Formats: sequence, C-alpha cells, structure tokens
Amino acid sequence: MPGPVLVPILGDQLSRQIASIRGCAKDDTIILMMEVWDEATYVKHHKQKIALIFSAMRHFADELREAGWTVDYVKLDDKDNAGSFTGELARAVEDHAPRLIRVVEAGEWRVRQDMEQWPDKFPCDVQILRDDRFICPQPEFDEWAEGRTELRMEFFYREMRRKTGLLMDGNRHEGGEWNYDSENRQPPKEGLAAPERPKFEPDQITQQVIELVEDRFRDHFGSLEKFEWPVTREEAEDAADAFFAERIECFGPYQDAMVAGEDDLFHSMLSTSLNLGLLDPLDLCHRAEQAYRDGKAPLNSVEGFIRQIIGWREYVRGFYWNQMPHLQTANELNAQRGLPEFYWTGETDMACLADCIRSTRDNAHAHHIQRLMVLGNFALLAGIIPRDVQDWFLVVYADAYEWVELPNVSAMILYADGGKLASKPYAASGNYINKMSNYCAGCAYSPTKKTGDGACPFNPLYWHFMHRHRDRLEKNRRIGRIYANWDRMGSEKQRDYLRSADRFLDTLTQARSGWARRKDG
Ligand code: FAD
Ligand code: DLZ
Ligand code: SF4
Repeated sequence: MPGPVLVPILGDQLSRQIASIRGCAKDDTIILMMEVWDEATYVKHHKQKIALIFSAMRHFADELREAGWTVDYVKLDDKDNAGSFTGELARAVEDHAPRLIRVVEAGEWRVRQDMEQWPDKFPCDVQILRDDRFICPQPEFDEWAEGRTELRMEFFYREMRRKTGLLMDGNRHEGGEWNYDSENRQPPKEGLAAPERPKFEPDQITQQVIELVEDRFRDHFGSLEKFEWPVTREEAEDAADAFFAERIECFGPYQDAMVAGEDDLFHSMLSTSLNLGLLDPLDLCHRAEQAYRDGKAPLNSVEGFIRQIIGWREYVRGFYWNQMPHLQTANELNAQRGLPEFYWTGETDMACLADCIRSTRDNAHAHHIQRLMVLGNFALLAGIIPRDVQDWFLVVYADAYEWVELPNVSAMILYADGGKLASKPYAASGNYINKMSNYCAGCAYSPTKKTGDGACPFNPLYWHFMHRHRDRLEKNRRIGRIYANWDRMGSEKQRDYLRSADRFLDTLTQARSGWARRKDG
C-alpha cells in the first residue's frame, strides 16, 4: 500500500492556494506544520513576531482541518519536538511513511540549504516546488539581471507593470508616467493624523501563544502588550478593506512623512499578512487599481502602492536570491563600528531615533521612511557593521524575513553592496528629517545648528560620512557634486564638522545586550 503525500507547510506559507497543497487530494495527503525551536531562536526575534507566526500557524491549521484536510501539527512545547524542520520531518516520515514529500521552496537561504538535503535524507521522493505567490520567478529575475552592473528597481518595475497589465492600457502606462513619486513627498501638515486602523484583539489561541512566548522567550526584545496583528486570512482581509476604504487616498502624498506618536499614518500595515501568505500580493494590487478606476483614490497613491508591491517587494526578493550568499557578508564601505546600545533601549536624546525605536519595541513595526531615513540613515552615517544592522532589523520587525530584510539593509540603507541596488547612498542630514517630520520640535538637538554643542548629530555625521568616502562617492553622478560645497567651506569649518562628528561618535556605547547574536555567531 503506497503511503500518503506529506506536505510540509512552513510558517510563512499560510495559504490554501500554495503550490504544494494545490492539486493534492484530501484523502491522500497529510499536511505537516511545525513550531520549531531552531526557527524561533536562530536570532532572538521580537516577541510579537514569534507570537504572530505561531498564532497564524495554529489558526491556519484549524482552517485546513475545517476544510477537511488532515494536519499533523507539532507545537513548540510538545514533549518530543525535534527542534528543527529536518528533525521533525524525519519524525513525520517515520510516523506516516509517505510516498512523496511535496514542499514549496523555503523563502530564506538558511532553510533552503537544509531543504536541498531532503532528497538525499529521506527514503521517498521529494518535490521542491517554486513559490508562485511571487510574480517574478527567479530565473526571470536572473535573466533580467544578467549582464547589468546596476540593478535598478525602476526598470524592473516597468517590466512587472507590462507583465501584470496593472495600470496599463495596452502598451500605454496610465497617466503618461511610470512613477508619480514626485507627488508623494509631502511633509506632514500640523496635526496630521490617519483614521484608526482595525486592531485585532487576541482570541484564545493568540492568548495561549502569548503566554508561551512570555514564558519561553522572556529574554527576547520587544513588548507583547499591544499585540494587534491580523492572524487569520479573514482578519487580514478586514485590514486590507479598511486600508482601501480609508487610507489609500492619502497613502501617496504622505508616504514619506513622519509624525511623533503616529505610528502607522497612511501606510497599509499589510506586510506581515503578505509575508505570512494570508494575503495575495497581486490581488491587493488589483484592488488598489480598482479603487483608482472607481475614482476612490488618486493615481499617485495607487501607483505608489502598486510599485511597493510589484516593484520593491518582487525586486528585493529577486535581488536576494541573485546576490546570495555574498550579500550577507558584503561590506564595501568597510564599516567597522558596533551597533550602539540605544538601538535596543531607545535611550537617546535624538527624538527621531527614540520615537522610531519606541514604535519598534511596542509594535514590532516602523514604517518605511522611519526604517530608511532615520534608523537606516544613522547606521549608514555612523558606519555600523552591516552584520550588526542586519541582525537588528531581522530581530525587531514582525514582517522580517531575510529575503526582504537583507537587501533593504545591506544594499538599500548601508550601500554595503557598493551600489548594485541603489544609485547613491541614502545619506541625509538633519535637514531632511526636520522637513519630513515633527520630531525636531521635541528634540534636545537643533536641526539648524551644524556643529558643536546642541547641533543635530546627523549634520556633522553627514559630512563625516561624505569625507570618509570621498574617493568612491565623488565619482557618483548623483551625489558627486556635493563635494564642491564641502570644498567651498574651507578647512576650519570642515575641521569643525569632523571634530563634532568624532566627538559624538565617541559618546556612543556599543550594544552589550547581545539580543541579536545569531546561533552561528
Ligand atoms: P506600506 O508602506 O503600506 O507598503 C505596502 C507594501 O509594499 C508593504 O506591505 C510591503 O509588502 C511592500 N514594500 C514596501 N516597501 C518595500 C521594500 N523596500 N521592500 C520590500 N517590500 C516593500 N519589509 C518587510 O516586509 N520585511 C522586512 O524585513 C523589511 N525590512 C526593511 C528594512 C529596511 C532597512 C527598510 C528600509 C525597509 C524594510 N522593509 C521590510 C520594507 C518596508 O519598510 C516595509 O515593508 C513596510 O514598512 C511595511 O509596512 P506597510 O505594510 O504598512 O507598508
Ligand atoms: C520566523 C519563524 C519562526 C519564528 N518560527 C517558525 C516555526 O517555528 N515554524 C515555521 O514553520 N516557521 C517559523 N518561522 C518562519 C520561518 O522562518 C520561515 O518559514 C522561513 O523563513 C522559510 O525560509
Ligand atoms: Fe533627529 Fe536631529 Fe531632528 Fe533631533 S534635531 S529629531 S536628532 S533630526
């Protein structure tokens, strides 16, 4: 009697449309889901991230059972939990004697390396299927990237627009421009606030998971007090409905704005659901396009939202697999400073950083411009070691998986890949943050003071960074002209900047808490 098909579903594959389940027969299939210690601790993930994944997994297992599937679900605290995907799979192969293991490729390098050993490890056939929740298959990305020295998202994105037909009218792109970013940089006006988004009260399953996390992951970063994430497809759809009804209109104009204490503004807050598999990226884009066609949202907002998904999200995933494993260790700017302790504690007089870190601790979330232009910009200017920054970003966000975190950190914010992804480093002085936020009004530092006591640290750090990397950046056609300003300042002013920056850098206490240390060191 041949055995059943065994379908392992990983924690970020929570969709009934996933390729490994599609085409299987309910009476001939066992779905395997595993809460494993290895995944929960390879870095010390934010407590909310672990609670979110376990809760969403448990809810998905119930959804599958209700739909008539057989699910073998292993909880973290089950007494014979083998602790790893491969260990649990070995146990399941013993228990179920499957004729076939059918699995969708893992999203991350670490897990895929293990997965590729499975055909040799197990006595049955193993099928590893492409993850077709992404629009651009990896061979297509690799072909696009072949022979290009610079991999610019904008050109990739146009290909994705043509491929999907989103905001296209035959060969014509809607409105005559591919990209409406120039309309999407409005500073926050006084009192800017977004409608409250739906918050999802923890049900019994989530409560149990929260207790488990409080107990077993006590020493992990972050607070569980405000756990409000959607944990089921239904809840995720409610979150998407609310975004399309109430916030997409202003999503574009205020995409780059930051307001102290307004943690979400007009952002969709859908990344956790997308990355878990609770929402389908293409479906969200079609809904955004419909909002535009129905006259409910302007083109700049809708195009901006669609570009984040079929542009950035698809692009960083392709970039990750195209550039791994080199991307993990790239450090083209030779950054050598350890991560400052305040990234973990939030204890800094810099109001912008303190607010972004508070939101990160309380919500396991910060929006894009906070990640890029505050937290990322500081790490770039201060020359923080890429591996330290990668670990921090991987730990602290509920939406963090290496395939999406690493390109954003290594290539987008730190320029550690030497410019394959970004045409110039996203370096900015306090002026940018002052323009795009209300942080500076409540800060101990002054954004208009350039050097010395009370000067915004971003100001001298900006010129320190530019000075350190002159050899490389002077040749850059987008940023090189800045050196004419530097030269015009004269040596005394330059010395002031460099001294102020050095003095500030000397005050930084390096992280001692080891929150992020990876198991592999
Ligand atoms: P919205 O602003 O509403 O955007 C809509 C969707 O577009 C997001 O849900 C996301 O799926 C996608 N998106 C937007 N920007 C990006 C981007 N740069 N890369 C990939 N997808 C994007 N996103 C993650 O999902 N996981 C991460 O670990 C992650 N790490 C990041 C690290 C840094 C340093 C930076 C600068 C960005 C990172 N991002 C990451 C991208 C982005 O910040 C988040 O996707 C976004 O803040 C999620 O909130 P939202 O759903 O409200 O996004
Ligand atoms: C992030 C994560 C965590 C914390 N725990 C688990 C887990 O116990 N079981 C599981 O299936 N998935 C988990 N995940 C998500 C996985 O890390 C994710 O599926 C991999 O990134 C795939 O490469
Ligand atoms: Fe941040 Fe500088 Fe503004 Fe303070 S003054 S909030 S450190 S940008």
